[in-house]
Amino acid sequence: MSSDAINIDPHLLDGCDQWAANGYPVFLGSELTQPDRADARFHVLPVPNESTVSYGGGTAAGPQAILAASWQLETWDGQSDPASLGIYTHAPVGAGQQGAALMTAVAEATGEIVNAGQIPVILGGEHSITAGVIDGLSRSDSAPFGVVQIDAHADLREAYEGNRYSHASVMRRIVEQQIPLMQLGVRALCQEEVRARAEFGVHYHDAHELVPAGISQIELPPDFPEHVYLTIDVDGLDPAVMPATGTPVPGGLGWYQTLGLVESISKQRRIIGFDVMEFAPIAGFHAYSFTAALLAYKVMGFLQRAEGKTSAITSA
Ligand SMILES: [Mn+2]
Repeated sequence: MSSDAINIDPHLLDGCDQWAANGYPVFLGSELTQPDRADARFHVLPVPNESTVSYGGGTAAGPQAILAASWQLETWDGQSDPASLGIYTHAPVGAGQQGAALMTAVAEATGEIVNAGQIPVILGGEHSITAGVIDGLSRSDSAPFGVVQIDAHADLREAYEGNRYSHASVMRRIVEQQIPLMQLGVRALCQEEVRARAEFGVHYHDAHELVPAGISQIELPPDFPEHVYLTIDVDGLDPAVMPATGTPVPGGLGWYQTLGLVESISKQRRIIGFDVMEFAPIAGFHAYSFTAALLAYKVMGFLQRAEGKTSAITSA
């Protein structure tokens, strides 16, 4: 065990004995041996970075806490066994970096994974990191693609506190590149972001539409790209389920509702990768770390089951 393991309750790493790097256990290492890189369908990439955090902090500890909690998962997710496809856990990237250097590091790591025909699973870290992921995907064999975002916030500001790399601007950087965007569960946005939605043709089903009506399936527009990257800000879930995040907002998505929405996307398009961002563990509340780990694993399961049905699709 290791000297880097300073961010989370150290006892959460007790019993972990397989490490992707110092302090970073391999995903589901209680059940799996780290496979050869080339043999794994899922590539977990921890990005413990929080360079522009605006309210509550702590997301730099997110990936480590999720990896530790993943040791409590069952490999059978209730419907299938995504671990059987192989899960490789990378050493963390981007710790302590900022701005363009951070984006480049994340883009390169993501690009390597997708160009090998594998699925990146990015664990954050703050949401600004997703811009680097998108850069990597844009230059990869998987382009063109659209983005589906689960989030309490629109993240469409031109800049936030003067920073264009802010987590509050991450989706603006994406739509500026003409990448189609569908937002799910948003319930906090400013007028600038309402205008940006119109200007860039952003698709959305906001929380006030989805949550009171219990809607857990949506349809993507017919012209939405065949390849989809899924970005999950954990604050898209209701704080009753997931309070361990920097900027929680009431009225969010339920657990089964979130899973249902992801499943409905996975049945309509090919999900080429996904992230789970903005998780900020709360000391002593390991339920939330487990929730984030289970969410990541459940999404792997949806991808596994969808791939069984759409294996004829190779590229757009
Ligand atoms: Mn958010």
